This record gives sequence, structure tokens and C-alpha cells, in this order.
Amino acid sequence: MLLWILQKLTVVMAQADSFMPTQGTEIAKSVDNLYAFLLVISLVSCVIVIGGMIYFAIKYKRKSANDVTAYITHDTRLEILWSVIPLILFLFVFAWGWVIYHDMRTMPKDALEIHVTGKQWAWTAEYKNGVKSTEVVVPVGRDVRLILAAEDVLHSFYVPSFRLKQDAVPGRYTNLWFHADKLGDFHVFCAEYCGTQHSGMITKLRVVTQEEFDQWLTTESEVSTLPMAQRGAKIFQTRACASCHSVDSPAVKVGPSVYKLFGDTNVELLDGTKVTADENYIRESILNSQAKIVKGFGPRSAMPAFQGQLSEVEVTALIEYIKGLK
Ligand code: HEC
Ligand SMILES: [Cu+2]
Repeated sequence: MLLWILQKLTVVMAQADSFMPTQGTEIAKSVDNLYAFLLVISLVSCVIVIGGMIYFAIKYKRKSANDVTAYITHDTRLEILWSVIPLILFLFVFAWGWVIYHDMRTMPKDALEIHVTGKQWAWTAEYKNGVKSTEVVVPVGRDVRLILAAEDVLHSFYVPSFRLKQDAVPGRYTNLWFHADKLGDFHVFCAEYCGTQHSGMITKLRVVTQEEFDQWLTTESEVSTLPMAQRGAKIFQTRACASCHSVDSPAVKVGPSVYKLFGDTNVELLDGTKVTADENYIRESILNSQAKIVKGFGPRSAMPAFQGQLSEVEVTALIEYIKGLK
């Protein structure tokens, strides 16, 4: 019975998807196996120790006033046994853990290198060709090394699906590597408390095919050298702003048209107030559209908040683009 439970538990743990975040790398699988092993032996020890305790408490319960227990001091064989067995187990766990840790910490040669910088409160990935991105985009099936730095305080780059966590320390580089073998988007958190917006310091690690990656890198590098307004026009397309906003007529799509929006001194909001569409208004509309909702589009804005999704330059580029729509 116990063995059956243990076996099931190990299987569930090892498959982990139902229990733990998706396993995005081989190392994630080995970490989970070790973890499953630890959990299982802890459970076994727990049953033996607590079960034994209960069993003996009942078995050797004093049954009458003159019930005398045998005088026992120790048993050398038993003592050796319960010292040596845990010792072997611990050494085994240590060796197993060391092997995994060694794999994690040995940086592969010829890895794709990406610089990732932590700053209150966002991550920026910078590629060799100068592309900067708020998301970390990597090709599948390839060794990737991230070189971490921090601009202000301690941060920690944490990818649960890869079972990877590494501090980013001001004034020095740290690094980590992985070999993603699953396509998809994975969460990145900051795992070192770094100020009020620490919990919002999240981004995506996007694992894409090599072709998509090459294409993305080229497009991004072309975009980053464009003049501000043209760059904004590109971002307006890639971030799907265009699917909700028309730019060449006052036509309403999902959201209001942004044609001739800039400089409008008469933007009517849901609460009846009127505002001027200046840089700050547009900035706020993009980053946190719930703050001021345009009349006719409430009560909750259908527009996603782009806070943390767009870099400062990208927001500026978008504003420059919207300025020019007249
Ligand atoms: C899912 C649809 C959707 C997407 C995508 C979207 N928006 Fe919006 N947007 C809206 C809606 C709806 C409103 C009106 C409600 C409000 O004010 O929040 C709005 C409002 C705005 C406003 C204020 C408009 C005004 O007339 O005052 C601006 C500026 C804006 N969006 C820019 C953008 C930009 C730039 C992007 C892309 C980064 C974008 N939006 C993406 C739906 C969207
Ligand atoms: Cu942080």
C-alpha cells in the first residue's frame, strides 16, 4: 500500500506538469527528479519515525502500577544502522545535487550570449547586434547564456519553468545558461526584493524557432535604427495597437481613433471631464489606460495596460508617431 502510494507520487512528481511549472529544459527535469526523491524519502522517514513512535508508545504503555519496563541503555548495532543509513542517503543526495549544480554552473562554449540588465523595475535584454528588448527572446534547442547585471540594487532573474534563479548584482556580472527545448512563453520574475514595484518586475522569456528568432532579431535591429516616428509606426503594428485604433480617419474600431488626436484640447472622458491630449496624456493612455477612460468606452477600458511591456524609448516613439497623424 505504502509502496503503491510512493510509486504513484514519484510518477506524479516526475511528470510534474500538474504539480510544478512546465519543465522547459532537461535540467528542470533532473531538478524535479531530485526533488521528488527528497520528498519520497522524507515521507518514508516520516512514516518510520512517527509510526514507530506511536507504535512503541502504545506497545510499551504502562499497564499497571507495578509494570516495570526492561532496563535498556543502547544497542550498538541499531545505532550504527540509524547513523549509517541516513549518512549514505545524505551523501547520495549531496552527490546527486552536486552533479545537477555542476551542469547548471558549467557555461557551455559557443552559447548564444545575451546581456540582461535588471533595473527598478524591469528587465532589459540586449543582443550582440544592439537590439534591446523588454522580453527575452531565445531560439529553441540552443545553448543560451545570459550575462546579468543590475543598474541600481540587487535583483534576481528567476525562470520557474527552467528551475533557474540567479542574482543580478550591481557592479559585477553574473551569468546563467539554459538549453530550452520547449517552444512557448515562460514567466520571468524578479526573485530578490528590490523596492515597491518588485512584484511587478515580470517579463516573458519567449522560446521561438531559430528562423523566427533570426527574423525577430533582424526586424528589431532595423526598427531600432529608424527615426522616432517611423519606429513608432512599426511598434504600432507589432503591438497590435492598429487592430483597435484607426490612424487615418476618425473611424472607431475597438478603441477611439488616434487620428488627429494629438493636441486635441477637448478629449471627453467617461467621468465628464475634458483633458488635452498632450504627451503625458498619451503616455498614460498607453501605459495605464484604466486611469483615464475616453467617453463611450467604459466602464473598464478594453485596452491592455502596456506598463512594463514597452520600454521608455518605445513609448516615446509611439507618441511621436501619434503626433504626426494629422
Ligand atoms: C484591445 C484593443 C486595444 C489595443 C490592442 C490598444 N488599445 Fe488603445 N484603446 C483601446 C480602447 C477601448 C480605448 C478607449 C478606452 C480608454 O481610454 O482606455 C483606448 C484608448 C487609447 C488612447 C486614448 C485615446 C483617446 O482618444 O484619448 C490611446 C492614445 C491609445 N489607446 C493608444 C494605444 C496604443 C499606442 C496601443 C498599442 C501599444 C493601443 N492603444 C492598444 C483599445 C485598445
Ligand atoms: Cu528586482
